[in-house]
Parts: sequence; structure tokens; C-alpha cells
Amino acid sequence: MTTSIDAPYEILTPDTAIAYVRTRPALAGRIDAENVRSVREIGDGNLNLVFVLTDGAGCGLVLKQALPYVRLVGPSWRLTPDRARHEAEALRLHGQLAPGLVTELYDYDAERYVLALEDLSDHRVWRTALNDGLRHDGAAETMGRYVAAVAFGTSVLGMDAGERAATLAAAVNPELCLITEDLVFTEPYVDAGRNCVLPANEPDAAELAADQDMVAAMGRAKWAFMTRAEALVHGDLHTGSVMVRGADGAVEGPVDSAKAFDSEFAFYGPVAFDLGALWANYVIAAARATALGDDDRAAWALGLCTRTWDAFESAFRARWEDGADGGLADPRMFRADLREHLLATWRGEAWLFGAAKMTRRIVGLAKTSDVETLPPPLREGAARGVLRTARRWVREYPADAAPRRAEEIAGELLRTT
Ligand code: SR1
Ligand code: MG
Repeated sequence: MTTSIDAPYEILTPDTAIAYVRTRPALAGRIDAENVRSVREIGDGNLNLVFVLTDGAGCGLVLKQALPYVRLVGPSWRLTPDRARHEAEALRLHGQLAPGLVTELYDYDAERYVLALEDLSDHRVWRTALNDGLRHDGAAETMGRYVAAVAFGTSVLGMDAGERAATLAAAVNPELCLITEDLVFTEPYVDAGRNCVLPANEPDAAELAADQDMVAAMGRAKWAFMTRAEALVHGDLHTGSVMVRGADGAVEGPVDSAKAFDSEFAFYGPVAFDLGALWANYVIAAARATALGDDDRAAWALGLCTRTWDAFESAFRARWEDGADGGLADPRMFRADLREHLLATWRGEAWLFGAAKMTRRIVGLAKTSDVETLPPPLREGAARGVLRTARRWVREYPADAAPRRAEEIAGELLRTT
């Protein structure tokens, strides 16, 4: 499949990946390119090729190459491979601000749009671990701390104005943002021919699209997404964008590592967009658990919303107060009342963006395996519960923005639909 791709740059294949590594000085010592034992293409996302190479000593290396189109759909949907640069630049900056909380970048090849990354074969994609019924405690908190580090460190709070302007200019990412604008905010309500649900969920999708409060709220959310350049957010921080590893090699339990990856959607946007993405995917994980009759697990999954928020809030406060990373860029003007205003705004907006992100995964293109791998009779109820949660979140969020309340609403609706 990979040999026949029509692209204006050379596409890697399992056969050419080893020779490629030899041409990259930055990769010397990362892997023994003279003794590579295996090369596997493991990309399971919607956009890119991903190869993992392992040498005779067990050292691994990941090569991720952007295709000039959307892999999920095929060559008819062209997409800039420059998204790989956005991913590389976000990984570099996020890695400086949140050491160990994102995948380490070894090399970026701007001519062939290839990132060389640390091998995380001893981790699992969080979503697949969740689907297997595993609990990785501490991952939600780690992601909260990651979002806080980025919120503070890439915004005008932590960067001087000139540096922030240059970072923002380089991070303008219109093609990838357009995907989010269309797929997340518009298409669940204005079908562009890419939506699809089970026949039994068609009335639910129709009710959603006819819900004028929901459509109005999504308009406000889209406006915020398109205009509010607060920080260099990840931009696609769902549970499939997080790798987790149990401590001491355990298959579940407390994690000793959780890392965000796949930041090609990174851009200067609202901080709460990343928080809402996490919350939405916790609800989707809970919907799966409820459908499978495991209410205890569903409650645990929903509880991740508060865990992420609390970790985010305390890490953000700590950065503000402790002067981490140089402290506030402008302490004369950025005072405690601004901090409280921002936290209150983001806590509320996480509901709004969470609602947007969970809805698109049920109705639109690019669904999630949590729900899609359920047998249809169970999928129907899970999908309905998620859509109802989204609509209720949008109705309730200005009145009471506590994450615990968001969890309660979701728990009740998932159980009763
Ligand atoms: C056409 S790309 C579809 C989705 O894949 C990515 O993971 C993003 O979530 C995007 O919306
Ligand atoms: Mg992705």
C-alpha cells in the first residue's frame, strides 16, 4: 500500500525505513541501524504512517510520516503534510514546559515530513487500555498538569509578548483547524454527508440537530475556538492521544508515565478545548462501561473529569504563585483576580467543549473504538447516553460549573438511556 502513494516527497516503507535512519545524523546512537531486527507499520490513527523499528539490543525508534492526504478517507481529501512541523514544534515546546509529559522528539525532517520519536512500546494507548477495562490511575492528573504547563508557559502569562507573538505566528495551522471547525462544531448539526449512526440512533441524531440551544451553544464554542488565541494547545487531546504505563510493569493501577502525543492539531486556541476533549473521552469511556453493565467502572471513568480539573487547577495556581519557569511575564497587571477569572472561565468552557467533542464522536466522521466496538444493541444505548449528556451539559454549564456536577449528570443520563 505504501509504495504506490502519490506524493511530492518520498514516502517511507518498511523496506526503506532502515536506510532512512542511516541518513539522519540526529538519530545516530538512538538505534543500531546496522542491526535492525524488525520494522512494523503500526499507524492506527486517521492521518499518518507510523513505523516502529527495533534493533537487536531491543532499542526502539518510531518514525511518523505525514501523508499528503487524510489516511482515513484516502487521497481524495488532500491535507498539508506541514502538519508534521506543527507537531514537531509543539512537542519541542511542550516538552520543555512539561518534561516527561509528552513523547520525546529526536529529529524532524522538514523535507519528508518525518518525525523521529521515542519508542513507547512499553506504554499503551490509553483508549485501548480503557476499552480493555483497565484503570491507569494518575494519567488523568498527569494530563491536567500537562494542560496547565502549556496554558501558563505558552500564553502571555508565561512568555514575553515578542516570544509569544513569534510562537503564535509559527503555529497558525489553518487546514487542521478547519477540520476541527467542520467536524467538531458544525457537522453534527449541519450534515455535510459524512455523518452516520445506527438506524436506531437516527432519531437521536435528528433531535440533536434540531436542538436550537445546542446549535447556539456550538456556535459560541466555535467562535471561541476560532478567535481566542490563549495558548499553544494540543488541539486533539483525546484518550487516543495519550500513552500510559503502569508502574513496575503492571498492566494497570498507578502509572509511572503518561505522555501526550499526536499534537499535529496544535494551534493557539482556548485552553479549555484540551480539557473538554479529555472530559468528553472520559464520558465516552464511561458510556462503554455502562453499556457493558459495569457501573462501578463508569463512575471511575467519570471521576477522571474532576481528577484532571483538580490537577490542572493546582498546577496552574502553583505556576502562577511559585514563579515556576520564570513566573508571571507581567506581574504588575496579571493579578489574582485575573487568575480566578481565567480558572472560572475554563472550568465552565470545559463543559461546552466537552459537549462538542463527545457529540462529534457519536454522530460524525472519525468515531471512537470505545463505542464502535460495542455490539449494536449496546452501542445504541451508549450513543444515546452520550448525546443526551452533551445536550444537558450545554444547558446546565453556566449555572453550576463544578466538574463533579458534570460527572453526576453524565452518570445519571448514561444509566437511564
Ligand atoms: C479527518 S481527521 C479526523 C479526526 O482525526 C483526528 O484524530 C482529529 O480528531 C480529527 O478530527
Ligand atoms: Mg491524532
